[in-house]
Amino acid sequence: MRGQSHRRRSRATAAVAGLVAGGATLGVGELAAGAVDRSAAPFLAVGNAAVDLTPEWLKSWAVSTFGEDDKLVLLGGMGAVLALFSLIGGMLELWRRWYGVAALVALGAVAAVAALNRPTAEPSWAVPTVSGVAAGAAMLVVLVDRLRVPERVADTGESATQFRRRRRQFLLLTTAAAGLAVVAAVGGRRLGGSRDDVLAARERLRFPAPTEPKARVPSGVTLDVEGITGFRTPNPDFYRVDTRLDVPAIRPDDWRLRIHGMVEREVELDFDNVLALGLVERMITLTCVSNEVGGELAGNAVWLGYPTAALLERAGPSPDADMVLSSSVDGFTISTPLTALTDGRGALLAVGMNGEPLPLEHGFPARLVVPGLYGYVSATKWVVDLEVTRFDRATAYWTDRGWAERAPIKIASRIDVPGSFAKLPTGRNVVAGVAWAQRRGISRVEVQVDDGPWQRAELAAEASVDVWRQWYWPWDADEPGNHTLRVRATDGDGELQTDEQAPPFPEGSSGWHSVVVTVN
Ligand SMILES: Nc1nc2c(c(=O)[nH]1)N[C@H]1C(S)=C(S)[C@@H](COP(=O)(O)O)O[C@H]1N2
Ligand SMILES: [Mo]
Repeated sequence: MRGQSHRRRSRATAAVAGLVAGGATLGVGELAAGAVDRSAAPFLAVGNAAVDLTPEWLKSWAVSTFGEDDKLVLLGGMGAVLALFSLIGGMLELWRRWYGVAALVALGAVAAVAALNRPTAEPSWAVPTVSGVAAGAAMLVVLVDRLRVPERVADTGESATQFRRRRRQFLLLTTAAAGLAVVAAVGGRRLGGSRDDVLAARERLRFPAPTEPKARVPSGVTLDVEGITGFRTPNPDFYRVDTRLDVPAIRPDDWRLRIHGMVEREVELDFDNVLALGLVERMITLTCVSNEVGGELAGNAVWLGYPTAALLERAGPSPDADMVLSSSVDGFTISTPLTALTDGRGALLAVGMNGEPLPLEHGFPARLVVPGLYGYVSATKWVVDLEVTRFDRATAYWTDRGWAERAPIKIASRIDVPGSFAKLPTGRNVVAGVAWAQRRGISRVEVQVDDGPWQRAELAAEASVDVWRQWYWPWDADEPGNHTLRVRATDGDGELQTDEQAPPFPEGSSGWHSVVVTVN
């Protein structure tokens, strides 16, 4: 029967129409977001909201399973789910007129609510979703209409020629719509598309020479051991942790920092003001609280910036204040003890990283870097606001989610070589890695083979107490078989790293790192 096979084919074609309409929704959404705000695009708004709503256990699982690819996995998963919904939406629309449209509007409502509830959202943030849904719905109706198969061709009196024409129209329209969706999406990115502009502005930036002698790194801080973590982490290798799916793009010319709250006088600075204050360089090892024992979420860089102590001094913090609530351009917040920003430890409002402007992913054009505190309580990227306040008056993004209010970095040590399950020859082998205990420094590292005695490792020179320290221990491996190598460090105050196992939540992991190797 002609009607039957046509209907089956129509269903598949309607699914394609649904996919195109879904694409048009997102494409037009991107286009409108170009005029409103990048983060108001429906796809990103939903993704960023999903990140904020994800329960702690799921987030930990995602980070431990996918590592730094967790964002890609989330975006890919969302894309797949949306594609599936779109296919089904197309078929729904064919089944009953307006059903597919209703499904699209329902999804759109979710996206609009997500966009309107972003921390820095304004009412206009609904516009991208609303215009996207309007375009997508119109497309769905028009396209699926071309597909409706009359119950009996005779009923409508449609001739075979007319039927074919209708099909041709469908093909043309679908192709045009798909093309338009892509053009709209790309156009939207360009329009708001600050990213290219901002990258160009970043390339043009020139910083004044540091007002103090360069952060001179003493000799002997690097060991010549193959496979050991590099002493200074190159920017492209530096770990990235934040709640953003995309990366905020801020032109230095548009950037302002406001200091307010419990202060004698409010201060507002633009980027040139900051550069004119005079910048200093400091080497600081940054660490994420989510780092597992033996994990990779730590990096060491030379930061160029203006000391936060001097910066806050300009505003005159009240003696009753004990905290600074810093915000990034997207409304992410961090609470930092006021003393950590004003005592002599050299916390910075940083603009440079390893001899270049901050990479966009690491907070361009300005961020905080504070020695000794995990990133989530100190290292605000894309920072635009410092509110001097009190811990009993305000909370921040992660502390609202149960993470500790005070989070000094714990003593940590890691075996980089040999790697887990390495096969080693008998005889002389090298065991090596890094250890850190910012603010206190590392005074000793020891290695244990199986249940043998703890053996003192050689330490590379110390750059400063706020910088990790490389170590190595020559191992004469005589006994073939499996062996466990274990490491522990002692900080500059003489405190031994605890062997008590703790997960990252709520104040950082602890425990001794070990690797199992085979000697033969
Ligand atoms: N704006 C913003 N700043 C942020 C975060 C964030 O999610 N948003 N994450 C913090 C966390 S948890 C860490 S560990 C550091 C990581 O800095 P990096 O990505 O430059 O290594 O940034 C901190 N600053
Ligand atoms: Mo972190």
